[in-house]
Amino acid sequence: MLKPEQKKELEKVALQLRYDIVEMIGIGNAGHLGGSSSLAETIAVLYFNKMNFSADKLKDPNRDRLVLSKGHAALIQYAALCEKGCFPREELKRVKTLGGLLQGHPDLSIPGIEAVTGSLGQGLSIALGLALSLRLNKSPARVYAIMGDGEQSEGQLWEASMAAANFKVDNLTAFLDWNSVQATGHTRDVFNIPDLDKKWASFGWHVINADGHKVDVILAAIEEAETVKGKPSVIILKTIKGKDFSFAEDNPAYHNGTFTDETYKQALKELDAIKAGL
Ligand SMILES: Cc1ncc(C[n+]2csc(CCOP(=O)(O)OP(=O)(O)O)c2C)c(N)n1
Repeated sequence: MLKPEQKKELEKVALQLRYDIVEMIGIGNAGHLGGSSSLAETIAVLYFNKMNFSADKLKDPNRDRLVLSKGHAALIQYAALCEKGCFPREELKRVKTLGGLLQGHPDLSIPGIEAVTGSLGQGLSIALGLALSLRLNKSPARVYAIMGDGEQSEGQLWEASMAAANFKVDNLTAFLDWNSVQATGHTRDVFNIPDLDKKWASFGWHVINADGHKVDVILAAIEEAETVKGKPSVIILKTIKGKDFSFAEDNPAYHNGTFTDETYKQALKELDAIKAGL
């Protein structure tokens, strides 16, 4: 349970992560604003409250692992790793440039990244492998995997889902970022998958529904998952794609949108307004 000041602190972290995303995209460049900002609160809770993770212990065998299966949202993970001190801040200005550390998708060359992702549907399999090996080693570490709702149409993901339930992998918690938009439109129009919660439950998972923009609710969901024995858990996060950027919210154009001078300034102005109220 979070104290009021801890809750505010995590909200401030989420805000800072959104500032970092804007900085990384910059003016005139395309970047995954939508699916990165929908995860800001979850990433803040994981890296800044829940996970056993720090920049000076990146090789600790008992560190918690996070696999961003929806790897195109790398900006939000880069933001957190930067704020945790895994690499210098100057790298944020060099995203997707030749010679820059941070490219379009997570890569093992980046301090703090645990898996190469970007080809959708594969991250849960990687997370499952990590969780099984940690269990064999009797490690207390937990593994977290973050998937998208568009990503749910990938078959490999459901193989991993069945395997995780079959092997009773309870040190694995998956998140489903249910922001209802994917690359080319609303998920219901592109590839509709109804009753996601029932599907995951029928695949043998413990399912938790949570508001993905409330840090205390997210933390409570993660803590509930920790108590579940003999099966993996999935937290279905109800989120808004492009959250906190009015022009981008629920707008497929900002899946991988470009900032103009105007929208860049507006993005910062809107974050400044939230900052003033915190
Ligand atoms: C195997 C594979 N097919 C297609 C793509 C192209 N692609 C990148 S993002 C995306 C949409 C993902 O939607 P969702 O999982 O809902 O992510 P979010 O909206 O949260 O960003 C697609 C189809 C890909 N990265 N990998």
